[in-house]
Amino acid sequence: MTAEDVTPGMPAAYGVEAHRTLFAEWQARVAHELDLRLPGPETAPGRLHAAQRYSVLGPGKRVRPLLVYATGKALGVPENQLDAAACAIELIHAYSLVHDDLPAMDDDDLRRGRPTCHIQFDEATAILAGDALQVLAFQILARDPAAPADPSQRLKLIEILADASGTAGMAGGQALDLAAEGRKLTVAEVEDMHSRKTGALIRASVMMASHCATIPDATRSCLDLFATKIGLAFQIQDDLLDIEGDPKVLGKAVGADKEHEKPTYPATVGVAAARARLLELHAEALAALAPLGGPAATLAALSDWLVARRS
Ligand code: GRG
Repeated sequence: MTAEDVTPGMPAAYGVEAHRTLFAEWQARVAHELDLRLPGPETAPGRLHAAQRYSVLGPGKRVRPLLVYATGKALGVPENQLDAAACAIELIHAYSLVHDDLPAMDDDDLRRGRPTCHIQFDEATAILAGDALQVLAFQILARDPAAPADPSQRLKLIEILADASGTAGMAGGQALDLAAEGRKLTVAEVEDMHSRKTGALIRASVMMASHCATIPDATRSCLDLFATKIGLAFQIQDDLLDIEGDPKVLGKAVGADKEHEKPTYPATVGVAAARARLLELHAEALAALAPLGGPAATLAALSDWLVARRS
């Protein structure tokens, strides 16, 4: 994370400063944990393993693992008890990007400043790499020594991640997104699509970490509300960046949503109203966190970054 990563002058940007070092440590931590768990290119099928590693270990922001660690910090969970959840959620995210970039979906050539997986390798390898990354996420939750020792906690993490990835979550949201191209949606329909496509994994990051702790239901409900709001805000910022972002900072082309005639949030309500909704959701997310007090300061700072980010 660099100073370039936040929108200058945006009030929300300032909470990030004090936490930059910690966020960078967590980004490095999850990259290391992922590296340990991904199969090596020297093991057959080497090309598939190379494609998996290329897609996961590239320069991503690691937003979802950061949410896992920051939620764990708010609840007093040691980092080593969060590594399995952090890796699993990032693997699902990486798989979704590989498949989303395929010609049959968004047909993108550039991701994280590098050729997309199917360009670097080939389409069949990219499909298989995505499939294998998805499976690896659940293998980690099922049997990794760093996953919770209590089988019922482990099962809960698997359930949360499966629900967030399936038709009620990301895959369903992606289907709605593809079907919506060239159509006009209501604001409620756009919010539903965004909440599933992107919000579901953001929420799962927070909820998985919450199930690595034993906490009152009321605390978990506050986190659930926080995560739901910040997940939708994250996607609205993504929509805005596709209009106003700098391709050099983003590491991908802008304007793709317009080109695909996607009914994004700004396309539906206008840029100014989209920005207002983003700030409203951010304020609501912070209000939901308030009952957790000081220990949630890092999580609050992270949400500042998610709405002020430029990449
Ligand atoms: C293929 C089942 C399936 C789902 C794809 C996630 C997704 C659904 C599509 C990605 C398209 C997209 C750009 C969505 C906007 C929000 C989003 C997920 C942005 C990328 O996430 P970041 O910003 O990426 O966390 P990095 O590269 O930093 O990890």
